[in-house]
This record gives sequence, C-alpha cells and structure tokens, in this order.
Amino acid sequence: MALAYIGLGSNLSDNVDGHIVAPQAQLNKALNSLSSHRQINLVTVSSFYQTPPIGPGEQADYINAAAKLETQLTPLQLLDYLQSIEQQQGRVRNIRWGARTLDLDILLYNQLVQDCDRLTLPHPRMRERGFVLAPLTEIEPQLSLPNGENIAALLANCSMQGIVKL
Ligand code: A4P
Ligand code: MG
Repeated sequence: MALAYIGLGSNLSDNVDGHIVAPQAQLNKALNSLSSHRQINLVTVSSFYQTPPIGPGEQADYINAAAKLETQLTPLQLLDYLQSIEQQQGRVRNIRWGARTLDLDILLYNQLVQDCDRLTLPHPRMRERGFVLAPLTEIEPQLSLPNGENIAALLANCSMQGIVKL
C-alpha cells in the first residue's frame, strides 16, 4: 500500500453574489471519484483555499486543496486515473467556459523520486507554491520531501498574499 498526496485545483469561474461556487463543486466531485475507486482509500482532505492565479493572462481565482490517500495503484496507474477524472469533468466544462476546470497533480508518492515523460515526483513546482503547500501543511505538517526539506518550512518561504482559507 502506497501513501500519496494529491493537489487539486480549479478556476472555473462561476461568480454568485461575489462567491465563486463552481470550482468547489468541481473539487468535491473529483474527491468523490477518488474515494469511489476500490484501490484508493481517501484518508484526509484539507480545507479549500481561494488562491490568486499564478500564470499568464487573465484568470479567475483558483480553489485549491490537498488530499492524502492510500492506494494499491502504481504511480502511473494513479496518474491515469487522475487524468480520467480531469477528462470526465473537463470536457463538458471546457466547451462552456474555456478555462481550466480541474487539475489533479500527484505531489508525492511515498518518498519516490522519478523523472520520466509523463510523471515527475515529487511534483516539480510544489516547493515554491503557497497554494500547494498551505493545504498540504494543514493535513500533514510533519511531512518532508525526499530531499529532507520539511513542507511547513518551505511554506514559510512562500508568499501567502491573497490566499484565503475557506
Ligand atoms: N506530469 C508530470 N508530473 C506530474 C505529476 N507529478 N502530477 C505531467 C501530475 N501530472 C504530472 O499536466 C501536464 C502534464 O504533466 C501531464 O500530462 C502529466 O503527464 P496538465 O495537468 O495536463 O497541465 P497543467 O496542469 O496545465 O501543466 P502543469 O505544468 O502541471 O501546470 P501546473 O504547474 O500544475 O500549474 N494558480 C493557482 N492559484 N492555483 C493552481 O492550482 N495551477 C496551475 C497549473 C497554474 N497556476 C495556478 C494553479
Ligand atoms: Mg497538472
């Protein structure tokens, strides 16, 4: 049984009375899909965080979260399943909104270090991203990367500007 940490993100913009609602529904739906897989045990889910977009162009705020899971799937099998969830939820929404509807990243899989075409572990950009480290630290403050870096210490070096725990 492997222990894996997943980062979830959505910035499908749906503004109702100043609150973005649809991205939260996207994350909840993805979490349901994760827990419905018989080889995945969803152990912990973080709070949801509203986070300013990092990246080019005009984008809506994201909703981000992190989840801890136990799985019998190999890293690539897990990636396949995450991508099938993204596709299920993304295809319909993309036509209507044209924005990123759901991004599921494997942050860590045990303490595995690998760099192949389809999968880099740990996730290459997680070290410097508050929107990844804040939810991850909430659920597992003692967690360290394979190189020994503690995630709470990495979070202390990140900008938390505009990041709101919901
Ligand atoms: N891939 C390699 N390693 C991994 C991994 N550990 N987990 C490959 C998941 N996928 C991995 O991903 C592109 C390819 O990365 C996949 O085909 C997979 O084989 P993608 O999800 O199709 O595309 P992407 O997410 O647009 O690309 P990328 O480079 O992963 O983007 P990032 O770095 O994930 O950034 N701002 C806020 N506030 N919140 C966010 O969640 N997310 C992004 C996306 C940018 N800005 C953001 C957020
Ligand atoms: Mg991604």
